[in-house]
Amino acid sequence: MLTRIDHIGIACFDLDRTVEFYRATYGFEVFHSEVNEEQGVREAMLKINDTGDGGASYLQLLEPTREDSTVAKWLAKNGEGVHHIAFGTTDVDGEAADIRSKGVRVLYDEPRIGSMGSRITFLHPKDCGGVLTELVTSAAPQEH
Ligand code: MC0
Repeated sequence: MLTRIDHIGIACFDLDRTVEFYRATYGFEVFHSEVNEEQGVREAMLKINDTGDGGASYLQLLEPTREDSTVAKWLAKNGEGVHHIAFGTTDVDGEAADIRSKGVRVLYDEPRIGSMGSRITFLHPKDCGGVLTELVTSAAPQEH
């Protein structure tokens, strides 16, 4: 079951400047930041609220770390803005298999490592009404 909006991914050219915008405008603080070399992003997670499934919802601000990354490619074409949405589940493997059986392309054969040690996969935006969609199982606590 998908039980929360885990995060909304927002692509930006300058992470520090964008973090400052969200802090100064809304009062959101950085909960966690990291570089994900495999995905080619530097990211900041801004926690917005806890959710009823024991998890939380975040804004995920993403700056590309290399020109050939998916986010750099997307920014070059679209400029800054909402890049993807992510749904949280306790079972990313099961959800991915179920969604694949419905004819939606799941981009990874096996989930990869995402923010804060989570396990993630993506659904092709062309099969999801133009929305790049991510599935997330948080690392810990195990309910997320
Ligand atoms: C591409 N397209 C999108 C899109 N990215 N549509 C909506 N939202 C997006 N974010 C569209 C393009 O406009 C194009 O449509 C078509 O999909 C093919 O795109 P492309 O630019 O030719 O690029 P591809 O095919 O090489 O790659 C697209 C694909 C890729 C979705 C497969 O971006 C991908 O693998 N994404 C998943 C990984 C990712 O995005 N990682 C960054 C976040 P037209 O109509 O022009 O043909 S990492 C992250 O978020 C982690 C750290 C985490 O959450 O923990």
